[in-house]
Amino acid sequence: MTYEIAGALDNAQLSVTAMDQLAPGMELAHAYELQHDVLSRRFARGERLIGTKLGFTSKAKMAQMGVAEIIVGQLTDAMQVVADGAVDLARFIHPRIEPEVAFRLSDDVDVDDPEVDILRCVDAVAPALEIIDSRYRDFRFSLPDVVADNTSAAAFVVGEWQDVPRTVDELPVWDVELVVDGSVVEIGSSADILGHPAYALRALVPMARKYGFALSAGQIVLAGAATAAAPFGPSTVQARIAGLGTVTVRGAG
Ligand code: OOG
Ligand code: MG
Repeated sequence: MTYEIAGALDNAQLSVTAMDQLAPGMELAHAYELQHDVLSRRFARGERLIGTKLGFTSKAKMAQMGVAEIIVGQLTDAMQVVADGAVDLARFIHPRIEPEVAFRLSDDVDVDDPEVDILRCVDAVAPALEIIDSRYRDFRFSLPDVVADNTSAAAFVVGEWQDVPRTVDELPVWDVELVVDGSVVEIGSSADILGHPAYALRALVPMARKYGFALSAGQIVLAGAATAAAPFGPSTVQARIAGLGTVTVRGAG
């Protein structure tokens, strides 16, 4: 059963074809096992794990998707698009795009140590964009559905890294804008991410412990979108984060 569902999710991504939602009532722990199974198929094809993402860390995202719990997914090298680059829209079923704050881990985080402070394991921060693409029809899912589907992760772009002053919780509040072809379509603030993105990083640790995610030096962590996502098409999209920077990506095809 696990095998079939993970295979179906993997195939939906590869064949760019939406699938039915899963049967209701799945335990969250099982949904994370499915996610690991889906990712192990990608790793077997040569993809590398390069990061971790949080989802539903803002009210705007929770309201947009009707899911009110933080979720964790995985980022591979095949999902990364160079800043200012173009991404082929043929890769996606029904892509959306959202502004993110990205962090870089300078050290391994020992998630089994209850005292560990992830904020001391972060050395850089950058503006980012995430392209999400649910493998489920009509972009509709339950909490276990979206967890099994690697939290809709499809592609991401990270802008220029800046040093984190001392610890992440000292970072100021930044205004966040999502800009499509020059028009601002969503407005938010880094404070919309659980009050401060530092709290998103902190929230990641117990989830990593519980659901088997490694947080290693060099990894990128996306803290979760501050605003709702916008449809992504043949357009130029920017995340403008005042005081942090701007990152751009273009949808091609
Ligand atoms: C799930 C992914 C949520 C975020 O930043 O909140 C997410 C989805 O909205 O399809 O990446
Ligand atoms: Mg996101």
